[in-house]
Formats: sequence, structure tokens, C-alpha cells
Amino acid sequence: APVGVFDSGVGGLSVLREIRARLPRESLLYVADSGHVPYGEKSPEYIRERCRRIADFLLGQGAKALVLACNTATAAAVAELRECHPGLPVVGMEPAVKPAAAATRTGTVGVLATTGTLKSARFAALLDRFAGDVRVVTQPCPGLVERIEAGELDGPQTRELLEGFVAPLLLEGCDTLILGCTHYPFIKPLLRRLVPESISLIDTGAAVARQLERLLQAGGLLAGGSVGARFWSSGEPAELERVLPLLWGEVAAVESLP
Ligand code: DGN
Repeated sequence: APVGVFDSGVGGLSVLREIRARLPRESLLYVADSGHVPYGEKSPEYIRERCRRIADFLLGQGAKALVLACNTATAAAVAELRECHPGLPVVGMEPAVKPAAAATRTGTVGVLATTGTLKSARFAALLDRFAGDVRVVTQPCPGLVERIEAGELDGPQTRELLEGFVAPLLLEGCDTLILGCTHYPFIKPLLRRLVPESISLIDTGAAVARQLERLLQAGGLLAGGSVGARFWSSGEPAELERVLPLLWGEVAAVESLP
């Protein structure tokens, strides 16, 4: 049986890549909710409704586990999805506060994420639990997801936008930046060029792939052979098809999400 992965758009492909690298024998289903992107400024109720529908679709396709490859969706909906589907492995994203707090030398950590993630109770709980004495400076990044959705990972507009978000974090003395949205690993090369070499950049995709592996293993659910990925979009399938070679590294057909 396949693993179902979804995001508001193309961001979750950064997580899907980590899953492919870690678990190459799993077959993968991916839903981009591109007809409703971005989630960042939407209400938690709206996001929960979208997650419910997409989860039902993926389970209808035979998914044996779900990955919410979106920090914003996880903050709003992971608890409810786990409640509705007891026994189903459900993996969510969260900004990597714990590893960042362990890594910082200046004692100040910056978090780049969507407004929805930063405002969530889940994020507040994460800080309570793991920030300790470390000062955490948050930076919402409205507009950045839209640039990445368009496949503009390196253009002047994306660069200018990102510079504006990062400059205050550097002024605050952050030496560690958390990429708290699954879209952002795609602009990591650009970000790397914009900040001094001494700044660490931390994201969560690889840890999520490891967590998925642990859950599949524990449930005796690891696949033994089938490979490949299938893609759906709630927006324009041709748009996702256009950016897949760049973001997924392969050409693939995209179906319309029913
Ligand atoms: N990729 C999503 C995240 O990780 O938060 C959010 C993107 C969005 O829809 N704003």
C-alpha cells in the first residue's frame, strides 16, 4: 500500500524528496491543494476542512499512512486527523525548535514560517517545551510561498522578499535560522547566499522521513518493492506538471483532484 502525502501546494515536495531518499521502496501519493494555496493566512477551521477532505481522498486511494507535509496544516489539523483515524500512522511537521536551541551559540534563534504556524497553539507549546533559555525571534513570510509555487526560486523578486524577512533576524543576533515551512527548503540555496556562512539553516524534512520509517516499521507496514509516485492537484494540473521537473526532479503526470 502507498504512503499519502499532502500540502497546500508544492512545498510538501521537499518532504516527499526526503521520503523518497530514505524509503525508496515505498510507493507515494501526493496531493497539492493548489486550488486553495496559500494556507498561511487562512483560518484553522478552513484548513481543517481541507485536510479532512484530502485525508479521506488519500485513504480512499489505499494509503496506509499519512504525512501532513505542511507546518501550517499540521498546526491546525494533525490532532483532529489522529483522533478521526485511530491506529493510522499520521506524521506532521513542526519547526525544528529543539535542534536549533541545541545548536545556537548566540542564544538567539530565528524562525521563518507562515503566520498560521507562528500564531498556533501548537507552536506556543513547542516553544514552552523546547526553547528553554534560548530567545526565539519569529518572522512570518507572507508572499514567499506564492513565489515558490510559481517556481521562482532564485529570481530578483524572491530575493528581495527574502532579504526583507532575514535582515531583522540577523540584526537580532540570530545565528540559527529555522525553515518552518515546507516550501522554504527550495529557497535554501538562495538563503545560503544571503546570510553569512556562520549562520546555520535548519529544516525538518529528513527528520520527518525518519519518523515515518519508524512508524511504518513499528506497524509492520514497510513496503518491499513497489516504487513511484502519483500526483494530484486541486488547482491546475498543468501548473504542477510544469514545476515538477524543478522541484521533484522528474517529469510526471498530474491528475485533477476529484
Ligand atoms: N507549506 C506550508 C507550511 O509548511 O506551512 C504552508 C504554505 C502555505 O500554504 N502558506
